Amino acid sequence: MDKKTSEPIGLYTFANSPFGAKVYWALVFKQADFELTNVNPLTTKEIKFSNQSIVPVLKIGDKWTQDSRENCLWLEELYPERPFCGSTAAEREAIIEADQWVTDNVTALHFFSCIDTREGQTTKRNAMRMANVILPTTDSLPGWFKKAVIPFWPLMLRTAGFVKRAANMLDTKKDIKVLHAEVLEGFEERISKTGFLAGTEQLSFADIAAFAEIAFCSTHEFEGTLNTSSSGAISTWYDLVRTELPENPKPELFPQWPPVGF
Ligand SMILES: N[C@@H](CCC(=O)N[C@@H](CS)C(=O)NCC(=O)O)C(=O)O
Repeated sequence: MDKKTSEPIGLYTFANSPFGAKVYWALVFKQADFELTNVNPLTTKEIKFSNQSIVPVLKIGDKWTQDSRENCLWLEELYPERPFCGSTAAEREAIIEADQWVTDNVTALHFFSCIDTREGQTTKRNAMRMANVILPTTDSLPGWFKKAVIPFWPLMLRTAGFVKRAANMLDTKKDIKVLHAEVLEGFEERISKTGFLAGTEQLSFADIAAFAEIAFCSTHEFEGTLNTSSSGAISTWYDLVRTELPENPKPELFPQWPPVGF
């Protein structure tokens, strides 16, 4: 594919960030050459150039933006040949709405399933799965720290402001099974129209956002999250999205490759 930019492309993210995973798969979908840098969540020194501490950051040449949606819209400008933002203003609006729905439901469920204190052992296991992704892959975290922090990881996730804020997009008075059923129902309703989440005839970056989450949660066997095993409709949608991705995606994002079920 013709590349609209000859500038180097870098994606900076935490190895377990759902928003970073969205941009990762967006780059894969666009068949862009890029370098992935796993950011140290304590120091965020890898993104010092941005003077802020939130990931993902997409850097192209000297320019950068933080925000997974902005990153997808930026990639669309650079790689229009494989569109994922729709072909009309109304489609783009529907895609942005669907992407937000994924954040407020699929991603929120993922975060909630790592911190809900009523589901003690389940959410601790999920929290450890998050640790198992970020700790081994973040080279700039010292080995002694990785070992020392493991027992405290579930507590650290429970106290992280952005994790709580993300989870609270759901009605967290309800239990995870109820929320899973509601998110699943919403998902199936959305894909019932055209097979894709935004009701477009083609895959959009909202599908990429959900794919990133479902690939991640299924690979690492999270409990209570939306996974390929959640329903036949999700599994069919997942296979459909997979056929739109290049055959050999770069393996760097997941320490375990290929992801189970990919
Ligand atoms: N709306 C943002 C959300 C990004 C976000 O919440 N990133 C988390 C990691 S998953 C983060 O960097 N949190 C660190 C902090 O809030 O200080 C996006 O889509 O990029």
